[in-house]
Amino acid sequence: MSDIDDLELSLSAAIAAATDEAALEAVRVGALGKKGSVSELLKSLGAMSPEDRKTRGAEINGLKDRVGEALTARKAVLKAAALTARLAAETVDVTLPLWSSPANEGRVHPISQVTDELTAIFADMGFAVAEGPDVESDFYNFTALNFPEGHPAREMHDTFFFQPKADGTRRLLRTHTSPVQVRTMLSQKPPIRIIAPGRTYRCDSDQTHTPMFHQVEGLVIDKTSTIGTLKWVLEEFCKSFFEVESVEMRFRPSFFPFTEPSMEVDIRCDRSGPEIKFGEGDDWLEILGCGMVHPNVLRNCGLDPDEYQGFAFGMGIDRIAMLKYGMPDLRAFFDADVRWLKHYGFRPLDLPTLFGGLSA
Ligand code: 2U9
Repeated sequence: MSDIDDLELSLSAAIAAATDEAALEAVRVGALGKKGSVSELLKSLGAMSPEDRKTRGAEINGLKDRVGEALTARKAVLKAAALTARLAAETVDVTLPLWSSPANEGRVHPISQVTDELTAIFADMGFAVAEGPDVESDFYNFTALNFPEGHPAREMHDTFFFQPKADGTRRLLRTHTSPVQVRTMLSQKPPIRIIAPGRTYRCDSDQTHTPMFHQVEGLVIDKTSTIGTLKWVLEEFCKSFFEVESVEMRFRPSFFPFTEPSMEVDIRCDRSGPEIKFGEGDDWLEILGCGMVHPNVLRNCGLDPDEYQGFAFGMGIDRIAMLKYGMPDLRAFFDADVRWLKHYGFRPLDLPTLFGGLSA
Protein backbone atom coordinates (compact mmCIF):
# COMPACT_ATOMS: atom_id res chain seq x y z
CA MET A 1 0.00 0.00 0.00
CA SER A 2 1.40 3.48 -0.96
CA ASP A 3 1.55 6.37 1.51
CA ILE A 4 -1.32 7.97 -0.42
CA ASP A 5 -3.45 4.80 -0.02
CA ASP A 6 -2.70 4.76 3.71
CA LEU A 7 -3.63 8.44 4.05
CA GLU A 8 -6.84 7.94 2.06
CA LEU A 9 -7.85 5.02 4.28
CA SER A 10 -7.27 6.99 7.50
CA LEU A 11 -9.06 10.11 6.17
CA SER A 12 -12.04 8.05 4.95
CA ALA A 13 -12.30 6.43 8.40
CA ALA A 14 -12.11 9.89 10.08
CA ILE A 15 -14.83 11.27 7.76
CA ALA A 16 -17.11 8.29 8.45
CA ALA A 17 -16.47 8.61 12.19
CA ALA A 18 -17.49 12.31 12.30
CA THR A 19 -20.84 12.47 14.15
CA ASP A 20 -21.64 16.13 13.47
CA GLU A 21 -20.73 19.00 11.19
CA ALA A 22 -18.22 20.48 13.66
CA ALA A 23 -16.28 17.19 13.87
CA LEU A 24 -16.41 16.86 10.09
CA GLU A 25 -15.05 20.41 9.70
CA ALA A 26 -12.12 19.45 11.93
CA VAL A 27 -11.37 16.48 9.66
CA ARG A 28 -11.60 18.76 6.59
CA VAL A 29 -9.14 21.28 8.10
CA GLY A 30 -6.83 18.42 9.15
CA ALA A 31 -6.75 17.13 5.58
CA LEU A 32 -7.24 20.11 3.25
CA GLY A 33 -6.45 23.09 5.49
CA LYS A 34 -3.19 25.13 5.11
CA LYS A 35 -1.31 22.65 7.30
CA GLY A 36 -3.48 19.68 6.44
CA SER A 37 -2.02 16.27 5.63
CA VAL A 38 -2.99 16.48 1.94
CA SER A 39 -1.80 20.09 1.67
CA GLU A 40 1.60 19.05 3.13
CA LEU A 41 1.93 16.42 0.35
CA LEU A 42 1.24 19.08 -2.26
CA LYS A 43 4.00 21.28 -0.75
CA SER A 44 6.51 18.38 -1.26
CA LEU A 45 6.02 18.63 -5.07
CA GLY A 46 8.22 21.77 -5.21
CA ALA A 47 11.43 19.81 -4.53
CA MET A 48 10.76 17.14 -7.20
CA SER A 49 11.98 16.84 -10.81
CA PRO A 50 9.42 17.78 -13.41
CA GLU A 51 8.93 14.14 -14.35
CA ASP A 52 8.34 13.00 -10.72
CA ARG A 53 6.17 16.09 -9.99
CA LYS A 54 3.82 15.22 -12.87
CA THR A 55 3.23 11.68 -11.67
CA ARG A 56 3.14 12.47 -7.94
CA GLY A 57 1.05 15.61 -8.49
CA ALA A 58 -1.67 13.66 -10.29
CA GLU A 59 -1.76 11.10 -7.45
CA ILE A 60 -2.02 13.78 -4.72
CA ASN A 61 -4.66 15.84 -6.57
CA GLY A 62 -6.66 12.65 -7.13
CA LEU A 63 -6.53 12.06 -3.36
CA LYS A 64 -7.56 15.68 -2.70
CA ASP A 65 -10.60 15.40 -5.03
CA ARG A 66 -11.74 12.08 -3.52
CA VAL A 67 -11.37 13.44 0.04
CA GLY A 68 -13.30 16.60 -0.95
CA GLU A 69 -16.13 14.52 -2.41
CA ALA A 70 -16.26 12.29 0.65
CA LEU A 71 -16.42 15.39 2.92
CA THR A 72 -19.25 16.92 0.84
CA ALA A 73 -21.25 13.69 0.86
CA ARG A 74 -20.79 13.23 4.62
CA LYS A 75 -21.75 16.88 5.28
CA ALA A 76 -25.04 16.40 3.41
CA VAL A 77 -25.80 13.29 5.50
CA LEU A 78 -24.99 15.05 8.78
CA LYS A 79 -27.03 18.17 7.78
CA ALA A 80 -30.09 16.04 6.99
CA ALA A 81 -29.70 14.09 10.24
CA ALA A 82 -29.45 17.34 12.24
CA LEU A 83 -32.64 18.69 10.59
CA THR A 84 -34.54 15.46 11.27
CA ALA A 85 -33.45 15.53 14.92
CA ARG A 86 -34.52 19.19 15.25
CA LEU A 87 -37.92 18.58 13.64
CA ALA A 88 -38.50 15.69 16.02
CA ALA A 89 -37.48 17.76 19.04
CA GLU A 90 -39.57 20.79 18.09
CA THR A 91 -42.72 18.94 16.99
CA VAL A 92 -45.89 20.36 18.59
CA ASP A 93 -48.92 18.12 18.61
CA VAL A 94 -51.63 20.71 17.89
CA THR A 95 -54.32 18.12 18.46
CA LEU A 96 -53.46 17.94 22.17
CA PRO A 97 -55.85 19.79 24.53
CA LEU A 98 -54.64 23.11 25.96
CA TRP A 99 -52.25 22.25 28.80
CA SER A 100 -53.27 23.81 32.10
CA SER A 101 -51.52 27.13 32.28
CA PRO A 102 -52.36 30.61 33.50
CA ALA A 103 -53.68 31.36 29.99
CA ASN A 104 -56.02 28.39 30.38
CA GLU A 105 -57.30 29.72 33.70
CA GLY A 106 -58.19 33.17 32.41
CA ARG A 107 -61.76 33.94 31.41
CA VAL A 108 -63.32 36.67 29.31
CA HIS A 109 -66.18 38.38 31.17
CA PRO A 110 -69.63 37.76 29.62
CA ILE A 111 -70.05 41.52 29.07
CA SER A 112 -66.84 41.60 27.03
CA GLN A 113 -67.86 38.46 25.15
CA VAL A 114 -71.33 39.79 24.30
CA THR A 115 -69.91 43.19 23.33
CA ASP A 116 -67.52 41.42 20.96
CA GLU A 117 -70.37 39.29 19.57
CA LEU A 118 -72.68 42.21 18.83
CA THR A 119 -69.78 44.26 17.45
CA ALA A 120 -69.01 41.42 15.01
CA ILE A 121 -72.68 41.21 13.98
CA PHE A 122 -73.12 44.94 13.35
CA ALA A 123 -69.71 45.22 11.70
CA ASP A 124 -70.98 42.65 9.20
CA MET A 125 -73.84 45.07 8.45
CA GLY A 126 -71.44 47.97 7.91
CA PHE A 127 -71.65 49.62 11.34
CA ALA A 128 -68.59 51.28 12.83
CA VAL A 129 -67.99 51.47 16.59
CA ALA A 130 -68.09 54.98 18.11
CA GLU A 131 -66.96 55.86 21.64
CA GLY A 132 -67.33 58.84 23.92
CA PRO A 133 -66.75 60.04 27.51
CA ASP A 134 -68.54 58.52 30.52
CA VAL A 135 -68.60 61.97 32.18
CA GLU A 136 -70.97 64.10 30.12
CA SER A 137 -72.72 67.47 30.14
CA ASP A 138 -76.41 68.23 30.30
CA PHE A 139 -76.34 69.22 26.65
CA TYR A 140 -75.04 65.94 25.21
CA ASN A 141 -76.91 63.69 27.64
CA PHE A 142 -80.29 65.45 27.67
CA THR A 143 -80.81 68.75 25.81
CA ALA A 144 -79.56 67.68 22.39
CA LEU A 145 -81.72 64.54 22.74
CA ASN A 146 -84.93 66.56 23.00
CA PHE A 147 -85.38 66.07 26.78
CA PRO A 148 -87.42 69.07 27.93
CA GLU A 149 -86.22 71.06 30.93
CA GLY A 150 -87.72 69.50 34.10
CA HIS A 151 -87.94 66.02 32.55
CA PRO A 152 -87.83 63.48 35.41
CA ALA A 153 -84.82 61.71 33.90
CA ARG A 154 -82.86 64.89 34.62
CA GLU A 155 -83.54 64.57 38.33
CA MET A 156 -81.13 63.33 40.94
CA HIS A 157 -83.18 60.21 41.64
CA ASP A 158 -82.26 58.91 38.21
CA THR A 159 -78.96 60.55 37.33
CA PHE A 160 -75.57 60.82 39.06
CA PHE A 161 -74.55 64.51 39.02
CA PHE A 162 -71.17 65.99 39.97
CA GLN A 163 -70.90 69.22 41.99
CA PRO A 164 -71.95 72.19 39.81
CA LYS A 165 -68.99 73.95 38.18
CA ALA A 166 -68.17 77.62 38.89
CA ASP A 167 -70.15 78.60 35.78
CA GLY A 168 -73.18 76.71 37.13
CA THR A 169 -73.05 73.85 34.60
CA ARG A 170 -73.38 70.36 36.00
CA ARG A 171 -71.36 67.40 34.79
CA LEU A 172 -72.97 63.98 35.11
CA LEU A 173 -72.39 60.31 34.52
CA ARG A 174 -74.08 59.51 31.21
CA THR A 175 -77.37 57.66 31.63
CA HIS A 176 -77.16 56.14 28.12
CA THR A 177 -74.64 56.06 25.27
CA SER A 178 -76.82 58.41 23.20
CA PRO A 179 -74.39 61.32 23.77
CA VAL A 180 -71.89 59.40 21.62
CA GLN A 181 -74.33 59.53 18.70
CA VAL A 182 -74.89 63.26 19.26
CA ARG A 183 -71.13 63.83 19.19
CA THR A 184 -70.86 61.70 16.05
CA MET A 185 -73.60 63.65 14.23
CA LEU A 186 -71.93 66.93 15.21
CA SER A 187 -68.51 65.75 14.03
CA GLN A 188 -69.20 63.96 10.76
CA LYS A 189 -71.54 64.35 7.79
CA PRO A 190 -74.05 61.61 6.94
CA PRO A 191 -74.29 58.83 5.94
CA ILE A 192 -73.71 57.60 9.48
CA ARG A 193 -73.90 53.98 10.55
CA ILE A 194 -72.52 53.41 14.06
CA ILE A 195 -73.01 51.46 17.24
CA ALA A 196 -72.02 52.93 20.59
CA PRO A 197 -71.38 50.27 23.25
CA GLY A 198 -70.27 51.34 26.69
CA ARG A 199 -70.85 51.89 30.38
CA THR A 200 -73.90 53.85 31.53
CA TYR A 201 -74.97 54.95 35.01
CA ARG A 202 -78.32 55.31 36.77
CA CYS A 203 -79.46 55.55 40.38
CA ASP A 204 -80.88 52.03 40.42
CA SER A 205 -80.03 48.85 42.26
CA ASP A 206 -81.90 45.53 42.40
CA GLN A 207 -81.64 42.03 40.92
CA THR A 208 -81.85 43.31 37.36
CA HIS A 209 -80.51 46.85 37.79
CA THR A 210 -77.09 48.04 38.94
CA PRO A 211 -75.85 51.66 39.25
CA MET A 212 -73.40 50.95 36.43
CA PHE A 213 -74.57 48.86 33.52
CA HIS A 214 -73.73 48.46 29.84
CA GLN A 215 -75.67 49.62 26.85
CA VAL A 216 -75.23 49.52 23.12
CA GLU A 217 -77.08 51.97 20.95
CA GLY A 218 -77.14 52.12 17.16
CA LEU A 219 -77.67 55.04 14.81
CA VAL A 220 -78.25 55.18 11.06
CA ILE A 221 -78.57 58.60 9.39
CA ASP A 222 -78.89 58.94 5.62
CA LYS A 223 -81.51 60.02 3.08
CA THR A 224 -83.39 56.79 2.54
CA SER A 225 -83.52 54.57 5.64
CA THR A 226 -87.03 53.81 6.88
CA ILE A 227 -88.72 51.80 9.63
CA GLY A 228 -88.48 48.86 7.21
CA THR A 229 -84.70 49.23 7.19
CA LEU A 230 -84.75 49.40 11.00
CA LYS A 231 -86.83 46.24 11.28
CA TRP A 232 -84.50 44.36 8.95
CA VAL A 233 -81.36 45.45 10.84
CA LEU A 234 -82.87 44.42 14.19
CA GLU A 235 -84.16 41.10 12.83
CA GLU A 236 -80.76 40.26 11.37
CA PHE A 237 -79.14 41.18 14.69
CA CYS A 238 -81.50 38.97 16.71
CA LYS A 239 -81.10 35.96 14.40
CA SER A 240 -77.31 36.21 14.54
CA PHE A 241 -77.07 37.02 18.24
CA PHE A 242 -79.47 34.31 19.44
CA GLU A 243 -78.13 31.98 16.74
CA VAL A 244 -81.52 30.96 15.32
CA GLU A 245 -82.66 30.60 11.71
CA SER A 246 -85.76 32.74 12.24
CA VAL A 247 -87.16 35.06 14.88
CA GLU A 248 -90.53 36.65 15.40
CA MET A 249 -90.44 40.21 16.71
CA ARG A 250 -93.25 42.42 18.02
CA PHE A 251 -92.96 46.21 17.69
CA ARG A 252 -95.08 47.95 20.36
CA PRO A 253 -95.75 51.70 20.35
CA SER A 254 -93.74 53.51 23.04
CA PHE A 255 -92.28 56.95 23.80
CA PHE A 256 -88.72 58.28 23.97
CA PRO A 257 -87.94 62.01 23.65
CA PHE A 258 -85.30 61.32 21.00
CA THR A 259 -87.35 59.18 18.60
CA GLU A 260 -90.68 59.52 16.81
CA PRO A 261 -92.29 57.08 16.35
CA SER A 262 -90.81 55.14 19.26
CA MET A 263 -91.20 51.38 19.68
CA GLU A 264 -90.31 48.70 22.18
CA VAL A 265 -89.41 45.37 20.65
CA ASP A 266 -90.23 41.91 22.01
CA ILE A 267 -88.91 38.64 20.66
CA ARG A 268 -90.96 35.45 20.69
CA CYS A 269 -89.55 32.84 23.07
CA ASP A 270 -90.32 29.66 24.98
CA ARG A 271 -89.69 29.93 28.73
CA SER A 272 -91.44 26.71 29.66
CA GLY A 273 -88.19 24.75 30.00
CA PRO A 274 -85.02 25.28 32.11
CA GLU A 275 -83.50 27.40 29.34
CA ILE A 276 -85.13 30.16 27.31
CA LYS A 277 -85.49 29.23 23.62
CA PHE A 278 -85.78 32.03 21.06
CA GLY A 279 -87.70 32.03 17.80
CA GLU A 280 -90.40 29.71 19.16
CA GLY A 281 -92.98 29.40 22.00
CA ASP A 282 -95.91 31.50 23.19
CA ASP A 283 -94.02 33.96 25.34
CA TRP A 284 -92.52 37.37 24.57
CA LEU A 285 -89.42 39.06 26.00
CA GLU A 286 -88.65 42.75 25.64
CA ILE A 287 -85.09 43.13 24.39
CA LEU A 288 -84.69 46.67 23.03
CA GLY A 289 -86.17 50.02 22.17
CA CYS A 290 -85.93 51.87 18.85
CA GLY A 291 -87.47 54.48 16.63
CA MET A 292 -86.97 57.02 13.88
CA VAL A 293 -84.68 59.85 15.06
CA HIS A 294 -86.77 62.81 16.20
CA PRO A 295 -86.54 65.87 13.86
CA ASN A 296 -85.60 68.07 16.84
CA VAL A 297 -82.60 65.82 17.51
CA LEU A 298 -81.53 66.11 13.87
CA ARG A 299 -81.82 69.90 14.13
CA ASN A 300 -79.94 69.98 17.48
CA CYS A 301 -77.14 68.09 15.72
CA GLY A 302 -77.01 70.49 12.77
CA LEU A 303 -78.94 68.38 10.25
CA ASP A 304 -82.00 69.41 8.21
CA PRO A 305 -84.86 66.91 8.86
CA ASP A 306 -86.19 67.69 5.37
CA GLU A 307 -82.93 66.38 3.93
CA TYR A 308 -81.81 63.64 6.34
CA GLN A 309 -83.61 60.88 8.24
CA GLY A 310 -82.66 57.79 10.14
CA PHE A 311 -83.30 55.44 13.00
CA ALA A 312 -81.79 54.49 16.33
CA PHE A 313 -82.04 51.64 18.76
CA GLY A 314 -80.78 50.84 22.23
CA MET A 315 -80.42 47.74 24.36
CA GLY A 316 -78.89 46.68 27.65
CA ILE A 317 -75.84 44.49 27.04
CA ASP A 318 -76.11 43.01 30.53
CA ARG A 319 -79.74 42.13 29.86
CA ILE A 320 -79.21 40.38 26.55
CA ALA A 321 -76.21 38.55 28.04
CA MET A 322 -78.45 37.27 30.86
CA LEU A 323 -81.10 36.24 28.34
CA LYS A 324 -78.66 34.43 26.08
CA TYR A 325 -76.38 32.80 28.64
CA GLY A 326 -78.81 32.42 31.54
CA MET A 327 -77.16 34.33 34.39
CA PRO A 328 -79.76 34.87 37.12
CA ASP A 329 -78.50 37.97 38.95
CA LEU A 330 -77.01 41.08 37.38
CA ARG A 331 -75.24 42.11 40.58
CA ALA A 332 -72.95 39.07 40.35
CA PHE A 333 -71.59 40.46 37.07
CA PHE A 334 -69.59 43.03 39.01
CA ASP A 335 -68.56 41.12 42.16
CA ALA A 336 -65.34 39.96 40.46
CA ASP A 337 -65.85 36.54 42.03
CA VAL A 338 -63.52 34.19 40.14
CA ARG A 339 -65.86 31.25 40.77
CA TRP A 340 -68.66 33.10 38.95
CA LEU A 341 -66.24 34.10 36.19
CA LYS A 342 -64.95 30.54 35.81
CA HIS A 343 -68.53 29.30 35.46
CA TYR A 344 -69.98 32.04 33.22
CA GLY A 345 -66.78 33.37 31.61
CA PHE A 346 -65.48 32.55 28.15
CA ARG A 347 -62.16 31.05 27.12
CA PRO A 348 -59.85 33.72 25.64
CA LEU A 349 -59.27 31.75 22.43
CA ASP A 350 -62.98 31.50 21.63
CA LEU A 351 -62.98 34.75 19.64
CA PRO A 352 -66.53 35.29 18.33
CA THR A 353 -66.84 35.55 14.58
CA LEU A 354 -69.95 35.29 12.46
CA PHE A 355 -68.31 32.58 10.39
CA GLY A 356 -66.77 30.58 13.21
CA GLY A 357 -69.75 30.73 15.54
CA LEU A 358 -70.35 33.48 18.09
CA SER A 359 -70.08 31.49 21.28
CA ALA A 360 -69.05 28.08 19.98
C1 2U9 B 1 -79.65 59.78 19.08
C2 2U9 B 1 -80.94 59.59 18.61
C3 2U9 B 1 -81.70 58.51 19.06
C4 2U9 B 1 -81.39 55.52 21.15
C5 2U9 B 1 -82.52 54.67 21.58
C6 2U9 B 1 -83.70 53.33 22.87
C7 2U9 B 1 -84.57 53.53 21.88
C8 2U9 B 1 -83.95 52.51 24.06
C9 2U9 B 1 -83.08 51.69 26.14
C10 2U9 B 1 -83.12 50.19 25.90
C11 2U9 B 1 -82.85 49.53 27.23
C12 2U9 B 1 -81.85 51.98 26.99
O1 2U9 B 1 -80.46 50.00 28.00
S1 2U9 B 1 -81.75 50.60 28.04
O2 2U9 B 1 -82.25 50.96 29.29
N1 2U9 B 1 -82.96 52.44 24.92
O3 2U9 B 1 -85.00 51.94 24.25
N2 2U9 B 1 -82.55 54.01 22.71
S2 2U9 B 1 -83.92 54.55 20.71
O4 2U9 B 1 -81.96 56.57 20.38
C13 2U9 B 1 -81.15 57.63 19.97
C14 2U9 B 1 -79.86 57.79 20.45
C15 2U9 B 1 -79.10 58.87 20.00
C16 2U9 B 1 -78.82 60.99 18.60
